[in-house]
Amino acid sequence: MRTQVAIVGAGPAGLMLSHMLHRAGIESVVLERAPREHVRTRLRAGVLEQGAIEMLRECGLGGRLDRLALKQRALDFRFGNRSRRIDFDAEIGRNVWVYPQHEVVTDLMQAREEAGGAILYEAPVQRIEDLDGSRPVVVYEEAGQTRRLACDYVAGCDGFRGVSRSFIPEDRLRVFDRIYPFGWLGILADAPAATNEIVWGCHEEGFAMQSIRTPAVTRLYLQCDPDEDPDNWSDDRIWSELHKRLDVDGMPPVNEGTITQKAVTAMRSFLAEPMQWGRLFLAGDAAHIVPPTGAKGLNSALADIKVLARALVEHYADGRDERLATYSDTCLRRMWLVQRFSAGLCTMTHQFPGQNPFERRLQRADLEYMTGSRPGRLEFSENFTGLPVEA
Ligand code: RFL
Repeated sequence: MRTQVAIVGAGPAGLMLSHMLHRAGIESVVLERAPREHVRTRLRAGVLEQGAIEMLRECGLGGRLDRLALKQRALDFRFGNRSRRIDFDAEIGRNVWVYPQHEVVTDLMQAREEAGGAILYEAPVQRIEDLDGSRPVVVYEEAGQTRRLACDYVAGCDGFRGVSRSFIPEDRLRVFDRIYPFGWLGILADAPAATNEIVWGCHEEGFAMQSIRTPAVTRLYLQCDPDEDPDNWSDDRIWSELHKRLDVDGMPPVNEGTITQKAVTAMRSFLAEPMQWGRLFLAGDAAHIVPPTGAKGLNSALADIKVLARALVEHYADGRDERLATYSDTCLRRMWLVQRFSAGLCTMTHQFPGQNPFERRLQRADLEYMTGSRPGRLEFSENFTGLPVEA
């Protein structure tokens, strides 16, 4: 089999790339390890930056989005028994939207399937050959058979645990990594959120968050040990911790409901440099991971794809390769700013084991400055609603 662009992974990055290439008349084949329904229903991210929303609309995916996405104009920080909102709409006229990742994936799958796009599920990629030549070959398995897909370029969109990154020679790849000494216990509850805004509880006993999944379902998180067993958390314990960390005077308390899902997520910052080697281009979680505090994982994956799709279109449409040559630098410049924001917020809002009282007071001062000064609110608003994709 042969195609122009072989895409490894049918997460949001891989599906979006194949959709954008198709709209420009460029052929691709997506190879995905997991079954279709597993990919479609995986519950993950929930918050989309303004730029990501505009990107989805621009490429014809605004239909369900415009009906279902919930606009968020502010974030409510709770600390010291007070609520301090940063109203990014008022500060800079930009917003974020709650539109879960599985909805983005559903929209993309539908668009690709209607267009007859080639997505092979349960087709794990085993290796990639000749990446430094002109005709790379992706070797994958399908129904117990080893198959080969020849192509011009390979997009490694196979997430943090994928294989693509490992085909960049060790002496060319530099990775930067930080593992946090805590995780998030994520909960879905059948209850309308107590307020219509994302709430962050920056409490002495640990971080907590309330976000809206749908008008009838709340997404909640609690800082916990990274290797915590969710079964150690009874419903009573969960609600009691959420009230302790999120409730403040003058605001409605957390709204309780039936808990339908609980799972622990570890927290990590990770970045691989460069994001391109030979004919391989890494995008999304294959190249970078951020702690979920800043809600940047999905958004950063889409930002990479915007750069990569444009670069490939320029290559195939008029033989210009400047954007392909600068792909890694363009994405890394933005991604380090995203890493800075995500790691900084995570450090400012979570309790670290062994932290001394001085460090706690500094965290509080950071929160006071960010929410209480105009420059602090501007910086948060600009980063949270999304930095420009190409500076
Ligand atoms: P994905 O979504 O991991 O997709 C990679 C795909 O590659 C497949 N694959 C392979 N296929 C073929 N051959 C192989 N050898 C393969 N190896 C792997 C996998 O099966 C998979 O289908 O990566 P992508 O496309 O880069 O998308 C990244 C996002 O999924 C991720 O960044 C976000 O979910 C992160 N994230 C959040 N991001 C946000 O922007 N806002 C948020 O609010 C947010 N919240 C979250 C999150 C991630 C979370 N978890 C569970 C990690 C909340 C959580 C709890």
